[in-house]
Amino acid sequence: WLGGPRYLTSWRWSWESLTHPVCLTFSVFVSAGCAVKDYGNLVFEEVVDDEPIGRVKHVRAVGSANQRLSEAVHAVKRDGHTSVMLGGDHSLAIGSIHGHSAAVGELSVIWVDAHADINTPLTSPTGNIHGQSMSYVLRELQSKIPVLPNFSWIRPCVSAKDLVYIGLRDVDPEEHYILKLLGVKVFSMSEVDQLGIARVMEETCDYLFSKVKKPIHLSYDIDAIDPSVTPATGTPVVGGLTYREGVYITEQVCQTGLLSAVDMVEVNPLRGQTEEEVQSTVSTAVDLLCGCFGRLREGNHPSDYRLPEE
Ligand code: HAR
Ligand code: MN
Ligand code: MN
Repeated sequence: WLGGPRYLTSWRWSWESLTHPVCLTFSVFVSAGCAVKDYGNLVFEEVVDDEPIGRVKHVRAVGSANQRLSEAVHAVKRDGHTSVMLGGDHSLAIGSIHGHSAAVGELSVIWVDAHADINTPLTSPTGNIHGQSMSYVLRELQSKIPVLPNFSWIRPCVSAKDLVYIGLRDVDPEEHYILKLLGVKVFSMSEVDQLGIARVMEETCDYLFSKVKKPIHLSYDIDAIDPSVTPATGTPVVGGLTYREGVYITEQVCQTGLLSAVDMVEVNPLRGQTEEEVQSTVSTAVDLLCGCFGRLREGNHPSDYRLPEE
C-alpha cells in the first residue's frame, strides 16, 4: 500500500522485551512493499551506583542511553530514512527528538499521550524520567533544568510553539502550570470530545504549519489509546482515544507528507494480564505505525497496478 519504496528504520529500545511487535511490524511493512532497514537493537551497559539525584531515578543510565540513541537517530536521518523508534518507555523521546533535530534542524513535535511528560527534574512527583522527557528538549525550560550526570550533551532544540499535545487526561498540577506558562497547544480528551478528532487534526496542522512547514516528529505513547484497547502499558488511564481516533491521527499525519520520525512507546507485553491483552496492545501499535506509513482504511493498491486482461 505504499506508493513507492520508502524506508522504515528502527531501533528497538530494550528496556522491555518487545520481540513480537518488532517482528510483526517488520513483516507487515515488508509485505506492503515497504523497504525496511533494521538498524538493530541498542544494547546499553549497566550503570552501577546509579543513585537517585533528588527524586530522579536512573539518571546516569537514562542519560547515557539517550546520548547513544540521539547519535543513532542522527545517523538514520543522515541516511535519508524515516526513523521509527520502538520502545521502551517514553524517556527515549529525549534522544530521539535530539538526534532528529541534530540532523534536520527545527521540528514540529506532535505528542500523543495520556500524559504531558513535561515535569522538570524538580517538579516530578515520581522521579521517573519518562514523565519528564519534554522538559529536557524544550528551549523555554532550560533555566529550570538542574545539571545532571550524563545529561550535559543535551542541547534544547524544540520551541514551545512547535509542540502540540493530543489525548491528555492525566496531567500533574506542576505540568499544567508549565503548559499554561509556555502557552503550549493542547488538545486534551476534553477537546477531542468537544471538537471531534477530525477538527483536532485540522487545527493541529493549521497551528503547526501556519508559517513554515517543518519536519514532524510524532511521539506516540500507546497509553493515549483507551486501556480497554491497549492495556499492556505501564500507566494506563481510563477515558482514552478510541482505536479509530488513534488511527485517524496517524492517517492525517501521514497525509501531511512531513512525517520524519516516529516513536512508538510504552508498549509493554509484560504488563498484559492475558495473551489477548498483549495481542490487542501490540496489534494496535502496529496498526498505528501502518497508518503513519500510508495504509488507508479505504484500501490501497500499487500505483503501477493494471487489471489483468483475458
Ligand atoms: N506525570 C507522572 C510523572 O511525572 C506520570 C507520567 C509518566 N507516565 C507515562 N508518561 N506513561 O506518558 O511521573
Ligand atoms: Mn508518555
Ligand atoms: Mn503516557
